[in-house]
Amino acid sequence: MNNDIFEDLKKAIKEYDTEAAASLAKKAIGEKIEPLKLLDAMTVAIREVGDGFGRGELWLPDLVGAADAMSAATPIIEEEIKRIGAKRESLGTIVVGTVFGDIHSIGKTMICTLLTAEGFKVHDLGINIKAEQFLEAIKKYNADILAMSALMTMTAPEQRKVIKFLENENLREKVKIMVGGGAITEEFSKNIGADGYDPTAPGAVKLARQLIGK
Ligand code: B12
Repeated sequence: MNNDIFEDLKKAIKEYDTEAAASLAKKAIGEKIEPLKLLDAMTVAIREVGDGFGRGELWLPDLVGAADAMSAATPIIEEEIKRIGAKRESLGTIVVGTVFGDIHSIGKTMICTLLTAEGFKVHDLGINIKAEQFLEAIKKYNADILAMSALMTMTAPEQRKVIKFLENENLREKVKIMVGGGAITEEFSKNIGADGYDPTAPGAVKLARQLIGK
């Protein structure tokens, strides 16, 4: 029964069926299916669409369609994650954003939800964020951690740029920096001088705890 819901949800993403994606998400939450597993299933499906695009078999409207379907279902699932995870104690403050030149938001929003549910105070700056904006937010919110997302090989180097910028502004030592997103690897994160990388959203939460020793 559960397997059917996962398959149906994947199918809704791959067929760009926004209404089906949203109603399946509601149904699955009603049936108490683990929300993280629902996000995982949709992630698999949208990456398959991305792979098709990468191979030249699908087109930009396909990416848009899959993203729309996923964006219709995720808030419903994320609401449940926040409800289950609602905690009082604040673990620390995190500034999050997708780097300049990059408008991919789905994974970034996912890590924000999980970090919030875990008890972090999260300031989501959004997408297409310049080094200066990250710097301002770190100062404004007195952040413990900066989390940057980048989905494209063209925009991954922007993470290095932000780190250099923070070094020049004497702010690098003040924050821990974690990086992620489809274009990032462990090796890349070490090369650019980040403090940590993880390829998953639950992993991002563990990493954030590790970075601030909690
Ligand atoms: C959906 C999508 C879009 C949507 C985005 C909608 C939105 N609101 O986000 C739209 C249609 C707008 C889009 C546009 C483009 N896209 Co696009 N897109 C995708 C697609 C299919 C899925 C991305 C996604 O949401 N994945 C699901 C999420 C959950 O995964 P994720 O973001 O990686 O996040 C996970 C982890 O990485 C991690 N994580 C994420 N961030 C962070 C941060 C930290 C700190 C940590 C620890 C972890 C972490 O947690 C998440 C949970 O698992 C990918 C394919 C792919 N394989 O990813 C292509 C892809 C990223 N896009 C691509 C391209 C080329 C483009 C365009 C240039 C296309 C064009 N010709 O215009 C534009 C770029 C516009 C721009 N300037 O940014 C390429 C990039 C190629 C490359 N390697 O450089 C990809 C890989 C497709 C491909 N195979 O060619 N895209």
